Amino acid sequence: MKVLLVNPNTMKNPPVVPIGLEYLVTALKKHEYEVDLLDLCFESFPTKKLTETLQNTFYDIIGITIRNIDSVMYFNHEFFLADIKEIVQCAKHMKKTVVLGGSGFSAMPIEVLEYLKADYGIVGSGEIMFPLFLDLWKSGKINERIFNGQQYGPDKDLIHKRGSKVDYMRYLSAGGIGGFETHRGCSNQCPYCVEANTRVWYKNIPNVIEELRYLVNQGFDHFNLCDCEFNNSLNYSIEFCKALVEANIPLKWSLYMKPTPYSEELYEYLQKSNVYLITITVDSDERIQKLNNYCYEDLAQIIHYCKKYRIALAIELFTGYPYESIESTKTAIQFFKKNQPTTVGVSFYYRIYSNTPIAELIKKDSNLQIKLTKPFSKDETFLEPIFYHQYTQEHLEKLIGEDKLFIISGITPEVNYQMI
Ligand code: B12
Repeated sequence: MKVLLVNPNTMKNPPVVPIGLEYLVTALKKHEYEVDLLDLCFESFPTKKLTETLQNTFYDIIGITIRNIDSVMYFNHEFFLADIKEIVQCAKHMKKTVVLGGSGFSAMPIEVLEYLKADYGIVGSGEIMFPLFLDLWKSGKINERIFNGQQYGPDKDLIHKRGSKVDYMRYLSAGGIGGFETHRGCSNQCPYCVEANTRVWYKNIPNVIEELRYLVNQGFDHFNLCDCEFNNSLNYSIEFCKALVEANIPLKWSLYMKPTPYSEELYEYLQKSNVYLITITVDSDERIQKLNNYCYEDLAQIIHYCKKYRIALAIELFTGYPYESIESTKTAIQFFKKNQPTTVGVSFYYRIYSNTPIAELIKKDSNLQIKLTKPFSKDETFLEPIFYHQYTQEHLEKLIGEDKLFIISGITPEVNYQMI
């Protein structure tokens, strides 16, 4: 059976290697499926390219990755699904069965499947679930449309020898960098985030090191970690850094972390393993800080460690959550002015997703509904982006003052690793 995996993601600031599909290639090969990867990122006419591919080669089934529904930022906002719909429909016109997956898909599976008019979808990890799905599909035993890959996780035994199915040089020369994962899922409770409270699966550290060595040997030595947050488990994170130091692979990397858990040893080993940039999301709302077990004292300590170990620290500050006071926002701004991380990106427009605690609050309170970026109706699907905000840009700029430490998220197109 022959599977075609398609990356329809054409966003280029920065372009992102479709690592989810690279991981699926290894998984499908393990289960003896034949698999090709069609990367449409740099194609000027993606549907034409897909049509030609399907005319030239026979595939039994098409898997399409939906990484982003939209750009999530309010400023310079982009909605990607309209273009992706043309790609899905192109495959459907050619009588192909289309399966969806990816983090954008998993954020709102029912709504995305319906909008794109695809056949099936897999939520969460695909390495074990996708081959299982294909076995079922082949035998005609399918009676659902959406399958849960989260329950199986990523398949710890795989070693991903990546780099051959994607033109990495093209990505690098357009400002992209490599990605890799140490684990999947997030135990934090951020009430607006689609990744929150998802089951955590750890990979085998030696296998991840092998994957990195394989990429570095091909000349790719700059990475951004693709874990939701690196420090879900303090022990595992430190073990990973130690193994990377031990392996002595010439690379540098940046990562996302949450404030806790942390220790000085973690920061020491992050530096030793060549981390040059850490991005930490912080909520000014102390109710959310409490949910995620940290306070301003922890943040001051973390800023201190980053300075001590010479690692740049980019804070992503979320502020203006429903019912949060302006004093709370001012406290956060004052705190960062005093403690001086490397940068503070400020997000004050919350992108609302169905099935999140913030969406539930909004559904119940008309005083919150008037602070949405479009009129609220009880049939709102939240698929086409809708944002909640308490502040305007002018208001926030006034609170920040002339301080260059702060950047309003989304105003400039760069991501953190391009700014440091
Ligand atoms: C790391 C990361 C980045 C890094 C990427 C670095 C790199 N070199 O790869 C950087 C900082 C560059 C980045 C940028 C952006 N990101 Co980002 N990013 C992530 C993060 C944390 C991990 C993504 C990842 O690679 N995961 C690892 C891979 C292996 O997992 P995966 O792709 O999901 O694939 C697995 C499964 O989903 C499934 N699967 C995937 N495809 C398919 C297909 C089929 C058919 C099947 C069956 C299964 C399947 O199987 C795979 C293996 O298990 C996610 C959050 C998250 N945890 O998912 C956000 C996330 C994807 N990003 C997001 C956004 C918005 C962006 C930006 C648009 C931000 C911006 N405005 O600039 C850009 C987009 C850039 C682009 N060109 O697409 C959002 C998307 C939300 C949405 N509404 O759709 C997320 C979900 C974060 C969030 N909570 O808001 N990002």
